[in-house]
Amino acid sequence: MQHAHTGLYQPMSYELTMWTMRMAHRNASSSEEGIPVATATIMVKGMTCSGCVNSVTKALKGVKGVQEANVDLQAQTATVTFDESQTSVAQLKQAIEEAGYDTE
Ligand SMILES: [Cu+2]
Repeated sequence: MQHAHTGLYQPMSYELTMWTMRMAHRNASSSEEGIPVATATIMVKGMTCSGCVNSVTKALKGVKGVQEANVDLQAQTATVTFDESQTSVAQLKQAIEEAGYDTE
């Protein structure tokens, strides 16, 4: 963890404001309240069939903090909902690359 857990319990903090904005922005999905959730869409190159989609989905869901991963074969994208305090886009990309696909 790079930065300390400041802000979460301070009602007017900047972090909480940003978090509230994200909460309002995200889709109505089944995540618990109280988690700083972010959604990212990552370009995934090299997927050719539903087996690839499954591999990428599995790789993403195996990352700590990932709540949802929707991989689109046609669009060559992965849309991931994750807890920002536990993971990052860089780590998600790394997981995709470790599964054998390129990211952008
Ligand atoms: Cu495939």
